Amino acid sequence: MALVLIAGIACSSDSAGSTPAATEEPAATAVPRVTSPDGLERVTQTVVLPPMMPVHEQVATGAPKIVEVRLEIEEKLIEIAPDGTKMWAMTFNGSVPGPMIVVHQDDFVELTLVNPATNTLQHNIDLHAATGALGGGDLTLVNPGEEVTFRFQATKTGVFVYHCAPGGIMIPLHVVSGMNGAIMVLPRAGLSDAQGQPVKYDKAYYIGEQDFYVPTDENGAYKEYATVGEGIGDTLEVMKTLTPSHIVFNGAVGALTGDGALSANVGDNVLFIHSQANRDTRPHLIGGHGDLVWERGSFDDAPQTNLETWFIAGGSAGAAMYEFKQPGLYAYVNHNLIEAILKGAAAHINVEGEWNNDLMEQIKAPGPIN
Ligand SMILES: [Cu+2]
Repeated sequence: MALVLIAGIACSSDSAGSTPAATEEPAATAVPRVTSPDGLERVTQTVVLPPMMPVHEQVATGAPKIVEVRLEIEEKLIEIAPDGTKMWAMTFNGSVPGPMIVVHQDDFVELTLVNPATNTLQHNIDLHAATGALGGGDLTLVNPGEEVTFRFQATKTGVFVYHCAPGGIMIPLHVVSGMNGAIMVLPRAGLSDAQGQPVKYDKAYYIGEQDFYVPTDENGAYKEYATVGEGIGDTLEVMKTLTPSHIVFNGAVGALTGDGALSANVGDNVLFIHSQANRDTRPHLIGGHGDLVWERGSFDDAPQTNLETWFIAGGSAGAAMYEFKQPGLYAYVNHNLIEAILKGAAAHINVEGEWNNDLMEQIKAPGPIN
């Protein structure tokens, strides 16, 4: 029997043969994985308003858990720009994006979706982290006045979008009305850097980018509607142009600037999770970098390092980690700068700490040309 060495693993060239080297499992996967929720500890995750993250541990302790999450749907008129432009949003828990859910691989998510009688439309939830039944969409369609509970196991690590998908034209309409959010499924041992060494974040923020399609009247002014249903026809016409009227972070132009700006200290390792449920985007931290970037979202893949700008495909989420080295006001933008500055996709981060003149210094202040 001939033995050949492929990528450092001894394999038998005899397909019928079964040598110990060919059948031995690597140590990491030799640990039995939990595949049933029976007997597992139950915990409740209290979701919070983005860009904040729910309380969570980075490295899982103990066995997988059943994580109970409750999301309440709210159809509401929201202000999406400082000029007072309002639109009917469809939301998970009242915010655009909906709250971040954080679990570990192999945990079971037991999600209760509530559609209060004060709403007017059918809704559901499709989680890209879930397997089967349209990501749960088939099992969660609820009318106003109903609630539903379903459970899925988080088998894949990474950051994933979730969104409403109630069928037909309602799918894109609900998504661009703000009905999307994200879930982070951490490896049980936490995150690893490009060399496979453990890495932790000091802070994490969830930035949900949203394209809105607000109709205008004959004078070009944004129209406001009395009910969520009244604007659907006009909104669909704007959607067909594929030209958003607004592209924003966390529900409104300026939501993450001024009083809503994020904060960090020099030396903080900050994880930015960025989702876009409908449209491609390209986050960039002006004056900083993506030290470690899980651009396509999977934590099973080694992160890319030292990126200037990273790409988030429409219908996905990605994560980037950066250790701030200088104080100041940083802008975190969609680096289609028209989308950032003219449409709204920009955030600020106030970073406090000591300035390092070795990293950057103004040698000569602006003055007359010699
Ligand atoms: Cu919906």
